Amino acid sequence: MSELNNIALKILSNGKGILAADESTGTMTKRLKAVNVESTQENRLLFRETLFSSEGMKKCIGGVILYDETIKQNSISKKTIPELISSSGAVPGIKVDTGAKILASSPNEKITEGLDGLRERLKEYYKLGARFTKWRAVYIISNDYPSKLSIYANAHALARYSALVQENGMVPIVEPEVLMDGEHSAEECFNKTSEVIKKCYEELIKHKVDLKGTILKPNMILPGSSSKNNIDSKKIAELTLKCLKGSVPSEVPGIAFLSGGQSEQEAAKNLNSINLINDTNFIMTYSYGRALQQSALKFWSKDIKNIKGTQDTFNHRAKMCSLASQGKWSEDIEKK
Ligand code: 5MM
Repeated sequence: MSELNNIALKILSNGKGILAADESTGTMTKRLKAVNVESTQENRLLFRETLFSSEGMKKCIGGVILYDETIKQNSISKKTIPELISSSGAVPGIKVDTGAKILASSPNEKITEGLDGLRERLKEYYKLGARFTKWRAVYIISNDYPSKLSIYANAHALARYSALVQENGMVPIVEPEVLMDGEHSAEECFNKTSEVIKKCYEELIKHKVDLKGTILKPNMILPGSSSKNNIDSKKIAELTLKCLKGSVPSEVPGIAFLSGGQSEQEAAKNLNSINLINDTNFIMTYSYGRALQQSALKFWSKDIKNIKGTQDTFNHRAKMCSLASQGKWSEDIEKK
């Protein structure tokens, strides 16, 4: 079991974090369409491979979450994608849920599926080189939501998933994402996120998951994206730390936040504020999708052959996130 703890620490330590490049084909198509690039298998691979072979990968990325399509592809240099990632010193990971579907009996909410046949798929992913995995549950906030049913059902699925992943020698990332959409206040986000995370650990413990061999991927505590009550970064950091201290067992080695729709700069600034006042033993780092890739994708879309320019753009973002994970980010450095 200490081997799983070592994998988790390798992914999260030394100012490193996770690149979430696990967009399903549907989501990746949306992202590419938004920048007027055709979503072909070649283009999806080219963009991802450009990031995976950058300098920023070596210095700032401890793990990459892949999607089923990507983990089975080969790079231009003929290495498999997991080999390419490992050669930069990062750990290859894989998204293993099959998506969030309507929750029966509460049709406004979602339950994440993918448990059927999971044991067999995990064995295949292990052979392909994956050493950690991801499963994302999503929750909405409003007066009635998330319901007790969705909180329980998703926690149960996350626990069954985590136990199976550890059985197969990999580290599960537990991702309960309380979405930013809505007019709710940061206090409401705090209350609902705390309830969601506590239930996740109640179920993980029931399913005998070794918490030392897991990583938590939560949202930060923010006001809803349509809320008029903005709060500053320091307050976001205080609420986020208070929530995690009250709901995450101390055995968990590290926490890698999702960006959840924050801009690249907000995601760096807020992570930095968290690390400036982090008085826990948890490593607090990033597992960003959009907040690591957005500007690189924009740059690349204008000239998909400009590998160096795309990598430079990504290297800067990765460096900003890495500095933020150590409380060393600043607006001045950001502008350089
Ligand atoms: C990379 O985006 C993932 C989306 O997966 P689907 O295509 O299945 O919707 C997502 O799970 C992502 O890993 C996390 O939400 C973190 O990404 P952001 O952009 O929120 O940092």
